[in-house]
Amino acid sequence: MSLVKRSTHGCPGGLPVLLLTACAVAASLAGVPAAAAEPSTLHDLAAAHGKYFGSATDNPELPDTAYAATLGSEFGQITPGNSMKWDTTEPQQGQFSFTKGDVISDFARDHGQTVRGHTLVWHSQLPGWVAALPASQVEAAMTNHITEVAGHYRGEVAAWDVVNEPFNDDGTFRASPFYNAMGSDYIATALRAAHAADPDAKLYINDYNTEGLGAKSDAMYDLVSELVAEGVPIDGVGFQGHLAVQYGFPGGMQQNLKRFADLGLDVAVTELDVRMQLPADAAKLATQATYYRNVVEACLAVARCVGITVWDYTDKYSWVPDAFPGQGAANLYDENLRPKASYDAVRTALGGDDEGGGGGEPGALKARYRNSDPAPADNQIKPALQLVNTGAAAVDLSTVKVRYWFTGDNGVSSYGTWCDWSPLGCSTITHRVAAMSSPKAGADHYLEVGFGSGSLAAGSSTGEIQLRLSKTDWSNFDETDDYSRTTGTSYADAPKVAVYIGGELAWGIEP
Ligand code: 9MR
Repeated sequence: MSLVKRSTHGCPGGLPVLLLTACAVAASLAGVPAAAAEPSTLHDLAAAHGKYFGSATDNPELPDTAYAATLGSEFGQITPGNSMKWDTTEPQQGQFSFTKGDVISDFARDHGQTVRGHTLVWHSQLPGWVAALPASQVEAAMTNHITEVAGHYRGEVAAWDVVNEPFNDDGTFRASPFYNAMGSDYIATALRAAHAADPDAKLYINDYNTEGLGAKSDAMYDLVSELVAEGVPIDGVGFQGHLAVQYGFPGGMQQNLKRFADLGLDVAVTELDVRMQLPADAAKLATQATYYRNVVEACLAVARCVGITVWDYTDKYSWVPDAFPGQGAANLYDENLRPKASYDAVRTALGGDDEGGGGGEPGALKARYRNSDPAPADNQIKPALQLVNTGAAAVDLSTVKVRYWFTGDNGVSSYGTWCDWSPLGCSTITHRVAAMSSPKAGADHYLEVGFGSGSLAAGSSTGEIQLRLSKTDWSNFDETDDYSRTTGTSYADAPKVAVYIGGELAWGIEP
């Protein structure tokens, strides 16, 4: 079975504005219905290179319909984040449960997506009964587990992470009930059992901190070289790709992938995310986008790199904040399911246009917004905005206006406005509040921001513009229903903040 699915999908149709994916937003901006534009998804773009672009998911997330819509449309491959692991599938010896895993594999089948099975043999998320077994019984228990689980999913799962995380970071074998009972032979035994249970599935060993050249990837290289030489059924090596901006990008990733591919194996990036110390800021998010792009470029440069899976696609459902307190913002979409700069970077690296922005037209601008106001019920509204020139030519900022819509709630309708900080200098920035002649849901006023002078070069950002407004009677707002506001505290593309160039709408959807 090929892991590359045929592309049949475009943008999901019929979603409310808030739930639109980047492609639909771009289509709306172009003034055509989203469904008619059929722009490429990340998977479509990867498939044009003979690769897949996938995402992990987990059962509790699927009832989130907006989440599921993008999961089902943008990605061509699914990995269950937890539901095919040992503690879920065989919590008591010999008692198997496939309910949760089946939900994920059914979702994938319904959406024309392939599945990477994850994972058969791992030291973690292992029920206590395995560790309690006498060493003499571990091999039989492991083989039975593999036979039952891989057997159940035969024909449904295109590839299995048969063995997960066999190494310590120094390249020595990790102690586990399996290693302790069988030494490193457990790996070949597991692969053979998986091959017997599902001869068509691609069988992988998967690990983290093996993306670049180093002691751990050398150990993996030595192991799989030996397995290949001995004729053990192994088809591929998975590189998880849990990266962090504060640790630098792994050195020699492309060269590393290539040396494994040269053994006659497939390679895949199986769990990509790029975390950062919170709060996120524009610089960290830009570094993150570079890391995502680097990974895509490394995979594209190696013919046997069959695809990339992100370890869920949105910050809303990331494992990172739980595992690394104080860190997060690791995914391609923010917590409001809006594509981030990293999404644009992946698209661009895959050869697509930048649909999070202005479609690459000369002089195209996009607005980015973050919520810098922790108090939605006090007497001030504090939007933080940036403009990014996504086009090929400089834009004369004196022709640009930005609108942020809100409701004035009760009280007077005269306003004070301030620019608190901007690297452009607040003296060049104009701001005022105007009332709308026909109020809309979430909007009866807007803050309009302009620029006295200046030019924004192609590819450049204005940097943060910190704005603030209040009513002259200092009465409170209820910001929670405001049209342009989101709760995201990291910068994200803001389709509900509009940008006008020379009076023409250049970005965003008006209320
Ligand atoms: O995403 C998984 C998270 O929900 C679990 O709590 C965690 C428990 O170990 O496992 C996460 O997935 C891991 C994957 O199975 C193996 N590589 C590391 C992943 C992140 O921890």
